[in-house]
Amino acid sequence: MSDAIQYEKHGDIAILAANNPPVNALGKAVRDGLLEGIARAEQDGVKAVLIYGEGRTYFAGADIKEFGKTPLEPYLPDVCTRIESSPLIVVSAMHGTALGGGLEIALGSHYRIAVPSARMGLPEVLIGVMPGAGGTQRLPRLIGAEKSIEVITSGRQIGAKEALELGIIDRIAEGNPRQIGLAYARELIDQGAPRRAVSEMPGPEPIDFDAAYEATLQKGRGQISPATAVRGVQAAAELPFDEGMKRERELFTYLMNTDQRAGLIHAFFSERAVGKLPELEGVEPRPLSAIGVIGGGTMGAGIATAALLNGLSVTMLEMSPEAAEAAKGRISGNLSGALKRGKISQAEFEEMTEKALSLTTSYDDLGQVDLVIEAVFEEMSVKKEVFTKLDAVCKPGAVLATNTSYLNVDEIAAVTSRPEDVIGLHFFSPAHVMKLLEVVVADKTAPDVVATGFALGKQLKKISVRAGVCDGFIGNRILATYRTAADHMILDGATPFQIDEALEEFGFAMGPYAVSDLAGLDIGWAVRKSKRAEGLHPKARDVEFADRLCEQGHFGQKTGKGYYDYAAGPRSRVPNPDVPGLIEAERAAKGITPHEFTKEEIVRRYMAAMVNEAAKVVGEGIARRPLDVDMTLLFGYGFPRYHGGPLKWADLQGLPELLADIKRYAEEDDYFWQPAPLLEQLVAEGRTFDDLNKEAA
Ligand code: T1G
Repeated sequence: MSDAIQYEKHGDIAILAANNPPVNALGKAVRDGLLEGIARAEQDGVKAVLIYGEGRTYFAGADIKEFGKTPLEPYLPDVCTRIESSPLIVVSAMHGTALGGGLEIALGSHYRIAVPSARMGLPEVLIGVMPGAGGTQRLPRLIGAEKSIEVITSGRQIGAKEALELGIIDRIAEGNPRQIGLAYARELIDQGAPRRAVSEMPGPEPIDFDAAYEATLQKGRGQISPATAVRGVQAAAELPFDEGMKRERELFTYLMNTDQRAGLIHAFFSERAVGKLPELEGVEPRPLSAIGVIGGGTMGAGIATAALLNGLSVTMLEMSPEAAEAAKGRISGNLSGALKRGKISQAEFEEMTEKALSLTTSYDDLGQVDLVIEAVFEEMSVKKEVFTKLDAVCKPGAVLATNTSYLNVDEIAAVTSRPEDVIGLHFFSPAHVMKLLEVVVADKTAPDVVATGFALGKQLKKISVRAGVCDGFIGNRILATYRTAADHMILDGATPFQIDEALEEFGFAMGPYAVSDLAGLDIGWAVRKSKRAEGLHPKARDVEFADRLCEQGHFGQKTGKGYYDYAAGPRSRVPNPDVPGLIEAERAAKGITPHEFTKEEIVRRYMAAMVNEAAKVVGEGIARRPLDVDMTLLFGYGFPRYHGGPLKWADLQGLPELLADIKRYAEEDDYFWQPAPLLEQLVAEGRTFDDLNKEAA
């Protein structure tokens, strides 16, 4: 008997207890144990079988670590069917998160009970597949096609109460799963309750599955697993159970072999691995309960909001009482959003705004905070003034953090007597919403200060990525490069609207020019002007059409017009008819003969620039691993999750072909297109970015 499932005979009830920490994933040993346990129970002359999970949860799904490898028998759908076909009464008692194959095991049981805190669901589409152990055939027999499609295509977790209302489970009871499961099995035996095989129930009433498929495909923005799952539910309505299971298996196997599944699994494991750095092993973070925030503008108020929402007290320092009150207004506005959405109660809202938050205009009030984050004007002299004051007033051991998005953290640290306590914590706006946090480690930053940065990120429920010091750290440095590639394509013949459309079909929620309109064209304008003032490289291609827009006062959404016209509202953008003329004038002035770009070429070039710069960022050690870049782009820049990130995408495309593209582009412009040494090395060695991730694990 596999020890992943512990067997126990308890009177006339056999107990199969899963013991496969951390989440009782349904690996081979668990599947073997379930089959052995059911067979043994049937020989033991018992009347019922109880299945539950020891530890933190009932089965949390198939073992994702087995994905992409040769499937090992017994296959999960066969285990579910074997459980269901038992002549004994089979009861599943759930707690924790009964997800995917876990819920499918429960659906293959005859009765289902859960503790009140239990959550369940079929999240397979979130990792690029779909329920593949009967979920698309059994769930609709319990709750109908329409509700099943919503549950399966959203992949959301359902609380026990809703599950009971929907008819997924039969009972909720207080206690631990073993207790409530045994009591329920006893009751069923005493009542002479029959076996109740879901597969023997009638299939769901048909709905307009083509309409559901199209709507789901549209919503998936290029991700195909949710829409494919709709066809699984359709089979439950149109085919006998066994045929439906075969159809589900076909669809599941098809999805299992897609790049999107590889991308989403990569994202799943990488978002957990990115915070695990060898250099932090065994390093204790410093205490974190009270923080100071300097500057209550959008960023500072967002950071303060995130801290308050996650149990920290905040001292907000502003230049004047009026500015401090205005900052409090922004914070309260942010928190009222959480209140409206039911994320916090009225009492919690008041506790945060009236007690946990304090305002000040005096640096002396920062003397006892554990960590200070400055979010003042992005000007080095201002940052240095702030850090000089912090150095004078903050207690020994306080962490001094800057939220700068590109200034040199080493230079800032150098004005203090404690550079080892200085770190960059680069939040993304809005800071209480965006998940990415770049933890920027300066030359002298102490390891426990880095650990404290990651601990803060964890407390704020961020995805924290370690970044080295360079212009733009990881994300903004790569962004600058692929944005420039887009501008060059416009000079050479593409339009902003074609580029946005191509990248939105690739999976971005918004193309780069729509994003620029959202962020404000004046930001890029200021950067271009400062770079021109510093002096551009003679071979650098300067781009001016956006300057013409800004000179006319068109900064994008905030002025109602930029690349697009927003007269009809931000969501109904219309291409600005003046833009093509500005571009044609620049081409003429530069003597450029434009040519057509296909959507494929636009995506290929845009991604080649992104991958090439990302390879430089990894090669220079600014990012520790390729997965760190992938997580940065996923959580800070809207990169489509089902591609896994730019470097996962590159691996899936094939690095040799990408390098060949870059070398071909370099024939036109060998300044912008300089192949990354790391990319050349990996191609020469026949390795991938994933190989580097594995080596760093
Ligand atoms: N397989 C393998 N490892 C898993 C796993 C899984 N299903 N789920 C979690 N882990 C690991 C995770 O990598 C981490 O490892 C540790 O467990 C703790 O996870 C046929 C085919 C269950 C809600 O999609 O949503 O069933 O980093 O940090 O925040 O239809 O994990 O410690 O080494 O996330 O408390 C369907 C995925 C699979 C559930 C717990 N199931 N997991 O969250 O802890 S497909 C899922 C989760 C399927 C069938 C199909 C969450 C969680 P390490 P954690 P957590």
